[in-house]
Amino acid sequence: LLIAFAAGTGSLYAQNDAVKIQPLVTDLYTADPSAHVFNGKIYIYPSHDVEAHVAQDDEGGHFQMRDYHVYSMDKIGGKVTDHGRVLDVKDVPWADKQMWAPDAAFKNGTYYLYFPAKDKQGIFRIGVATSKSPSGPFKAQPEPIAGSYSIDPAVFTDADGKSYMYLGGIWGGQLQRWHSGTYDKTLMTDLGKGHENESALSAKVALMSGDMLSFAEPLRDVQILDTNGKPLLAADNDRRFFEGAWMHKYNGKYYFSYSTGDTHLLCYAEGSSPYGPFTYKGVIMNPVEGWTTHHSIVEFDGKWYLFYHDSALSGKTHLRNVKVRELLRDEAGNIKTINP
Ligand code: FUB
Repeated sequence: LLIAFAAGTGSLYAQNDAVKIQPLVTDLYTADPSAHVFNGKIYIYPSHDVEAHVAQDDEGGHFQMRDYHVYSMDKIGGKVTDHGRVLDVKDVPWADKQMWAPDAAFKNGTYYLYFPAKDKQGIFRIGVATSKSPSGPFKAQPEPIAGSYSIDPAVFTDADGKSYMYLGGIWGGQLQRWHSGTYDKTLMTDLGKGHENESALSAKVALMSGDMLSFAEPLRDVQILDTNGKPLLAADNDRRFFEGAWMHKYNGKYYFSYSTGDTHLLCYAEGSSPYGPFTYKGVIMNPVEGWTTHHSIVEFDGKWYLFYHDSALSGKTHLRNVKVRELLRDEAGNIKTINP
């Protein structure tokens, strides 16, 4: 506590460097936490990491998750309740394996769990499952969302009630394979040599239909521009989108945040519409232990929090633990970089 006080914030969850943040869950490995406030509580929708003894590769073959648990907390720092297994891959008719980073949304009395999984052809699609409770269990739709592909769905609902899904991830997330409009399985990580000075691959966004089960329009590019208004380039590995999209709104501006993957940064860009374009602003968090970095940002009781994961407990990239800490901004609304 003395160290926390010396760092000048007075909050155990707001430290840079000084305080070791503890995992929220330790009996299971959990990752990719999507946090939401439903009915005055914080709900966390994470991946459930497991040891499948698959060697690490650039396609993420070592991430062989098979189900999801949901967690809730009455307050930050409070007891974390595990609501148990809420969806299993065996109960998703179209899915074969690799239940990666999920998200959740609420509309018209129904909670929606969105999740990526590989179909029986080995192609990542986005599925949706529904429940009358934020803690599940969730029942999967028989087919993936029509026109969906790649990974890491994140659903943002604006003040006007419209909901948007952001998605995508390159390398193992297969986003590059859809660059031409049809699936090209030869593109393993990105567009390959000779494309370094082209615009970086973009995350995708689409307005959701009223029933939240389909896209109301074709997927569009989420453009990230530099301060000169030029798209970030494919070789700009420290700033370009890789995976793990998230959207939040603060003081009327839209903040698109994401992971840079192979450079292990959480970054953000700012725009004036949920569709963008977004101007690159900076780093939210420097690299954590482990290869992946994946986050969500949520407001609770007047403060903003960053949910994220690291591999500090296991020492293994594919066995991660979810954590939370306060997200601070300067007076202009710029997010202060966290050193985990
Ligand atoms: O958890 C599997 C994958 O690792 C996620 O989908 C990515 O965002 C990365 O965290």
